[in-house]
Amino acid sequence: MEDAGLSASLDPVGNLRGLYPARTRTAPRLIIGSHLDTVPDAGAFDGILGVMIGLALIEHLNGTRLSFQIELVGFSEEEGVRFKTPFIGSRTLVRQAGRDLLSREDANGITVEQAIADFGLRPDRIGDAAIDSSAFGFLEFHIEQGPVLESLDRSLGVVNAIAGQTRGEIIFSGSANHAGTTPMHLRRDALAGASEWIGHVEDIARSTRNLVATVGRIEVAPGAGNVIAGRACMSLDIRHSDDEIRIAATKTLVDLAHSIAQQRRLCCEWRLDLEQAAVRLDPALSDMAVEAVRAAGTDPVIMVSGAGHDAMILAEHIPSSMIFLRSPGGVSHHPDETVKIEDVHDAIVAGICFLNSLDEVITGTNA
Ligand code: HGY
Ligand code: MN
Ligand code: MN
Repeated sequence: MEDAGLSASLDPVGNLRGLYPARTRTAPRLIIGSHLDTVPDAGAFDGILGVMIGLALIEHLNGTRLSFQIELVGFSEEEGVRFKTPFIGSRTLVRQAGRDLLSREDANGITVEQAIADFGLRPDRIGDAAIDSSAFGFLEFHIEQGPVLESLDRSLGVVNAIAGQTRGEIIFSGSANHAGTTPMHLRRDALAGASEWIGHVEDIARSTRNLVATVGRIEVAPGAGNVIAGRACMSLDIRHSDDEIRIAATKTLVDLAHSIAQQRRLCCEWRLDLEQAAVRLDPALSDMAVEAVRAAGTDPVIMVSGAGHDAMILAEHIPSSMIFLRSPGGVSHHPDETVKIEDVHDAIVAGICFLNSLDEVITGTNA
């Protein structure tokens, strides 16, 4: 960042922040960014590619000043893997990182606040990380993480909406017992109940248009082959671009878990970790992104994002837009995740066109 002429710093929650000055000190600010973290056994492009494309745009400017400042942000945490709630970095920028977030614990009982302090930063100064009123827009470049662009043989997409998501856990508690001596009709088998419920999760998602629902993690105790499982904790991730459909499907699945538990004499607990509404991205910035992609010589696909992004947090506070890059094989959150170098080229050219158009608009407005 410093080599590209940005003044770089780490903010109180570990977001990497670089500021590229404008022609005037009081100029408005465009934020460009994405996240630095990822998921276990991931690929090499989810998140970080958006930061590097932003850096490439600054390098291209090569000291040329625009009518607006650019702040390049590498968000410290977006995936929600460690603390089971996502968007810690971007929520801090829009003052959404309150006590409830800082007190969340990881699997070892370490809170977000303690983890930040252990990293050598100042969670007590979290307010300093917030953007101010000079921030007028956000642009995020990101891999699509799905099959749409490749299926249409297009390199870039412009996102008009991001699906809402609910994340939580269903916990079944029964009684552990001896696998050899406990007759089937006397069991309170938490894992058998879990497997019955997981089948329904898939059935309901398959039968509801555009709904996706995933059980990605299951923790079973005590976890021995010759012991009936006394406890099963399953993650649930549900997404849809229509919040009413997502909320209704979540209720159906939670009610189903309770009725399965009742039939099997299990206890059932639902723990909500995240309720994130679907967001529409800014039409004016998205139109500018469409024109910029066309100026880069390719026709964009206008599309909804099934994946969550930091843009959905910023979008509730400042006009936000996203440009997607094709995901070969439609693969992501996997080591085979990749991009085509010519698509990265198209994205950088589109980003340069986007900055030039914005510069004309703001210069014209200020004329
Ligand atoms: O899970 C997601 O939606 C994204 O990869 N954070
Ligand atoms: Mn991801
Ligand atoms: Mn991502």
